[in-house]
Amino acid sequence: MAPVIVTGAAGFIGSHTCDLLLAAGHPVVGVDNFRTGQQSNIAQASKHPYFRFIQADCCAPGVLQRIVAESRPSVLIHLAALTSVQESVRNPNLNFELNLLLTHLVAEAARVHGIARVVFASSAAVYGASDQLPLNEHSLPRPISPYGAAKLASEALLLGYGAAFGISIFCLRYFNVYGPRQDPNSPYSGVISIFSDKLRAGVAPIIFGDGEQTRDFIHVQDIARANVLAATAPSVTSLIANICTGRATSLNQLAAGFRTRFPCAPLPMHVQTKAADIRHSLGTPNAAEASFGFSAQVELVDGLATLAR
Ligand code: UD2
Repeated sequence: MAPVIVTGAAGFIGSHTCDLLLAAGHPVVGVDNFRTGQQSNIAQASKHPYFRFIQADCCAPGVLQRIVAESRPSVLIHLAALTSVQESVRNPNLNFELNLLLTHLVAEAARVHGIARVVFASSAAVYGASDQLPLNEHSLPRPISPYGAAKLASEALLLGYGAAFGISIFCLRYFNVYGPRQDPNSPYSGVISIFSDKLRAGVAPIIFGDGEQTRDFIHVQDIARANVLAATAPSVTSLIANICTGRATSLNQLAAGFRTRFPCAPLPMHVQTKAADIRHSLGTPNAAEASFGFSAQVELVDGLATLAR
């Protein structure tokens, strides 16, 4: 069986995706340069006989072409990226390199070596600060960060390649992902892992603004399942799909949810809103279900319980 290549294999989403692909019997070639990925994330996958790991920087000239030429994959799941909106604002050049130039290298590798399908980690950030909620795939994308812009441009680039060269392109717009292996120590980490880490240490979490901003939080197990379903769906038509739950949770509700798990922890502290922070983000999940049978299964209360204790 031809393997699936996963870029960003040692990352938060990549490592869960590798684990699930392997559990479903797919050989996997995982690639990561450990910029933000961790060796410990792939400890489980590395024991599997169908897993091959290549430590490499996919942005370096010829590297991805060489890996694809050697591995001859049927599908490439492209997850390697700069993953933070805030970091893209601080370092737009790095965002361009990792979130757009690298997509071009993936598209080229797919074209040259005849990869049948590319699954791309896009983001709800492409929608920007739209107030027309819930967001569906026909909502006008109007990114308000270099991150969102590069994700949108990457979608367009891949879809153009798909149409011209007969590659099936699945652009998955992940909403707010949380779960085990999200690095709480990074200043760019997601709010759930930051809250969880602080509360466990008995430190008050910080809420930017009044806490009434909302997000559509989705567990990483669901994201991994969406990736595997997208990689293996029989349809060859290219598509864009939200990967979300369709449920909005405010930060105040989130903090209240954590309170039942950490009743003695200090109450959250409110500080000034962050620049370029989106007020509300909520997706419609229907397209993913209709086109490749994905719907989120992990309830937030159960998802919070999967975080390290
Ligand atoms: C998330 C993703 C981003 C992109 C986007 C899609 C992360 C880290 N970023 O950005 O990659 O996919 O969704 O729209 O997952 N907050 C606090 N206290 C904290 C940390 C955050 O109040 O200690 C607030 C923050 O101001 C925001 C909300 O929590 O209102 C969510 O922040 P985030 O950084 O987890 O995610 P977001 O939506 O900016």
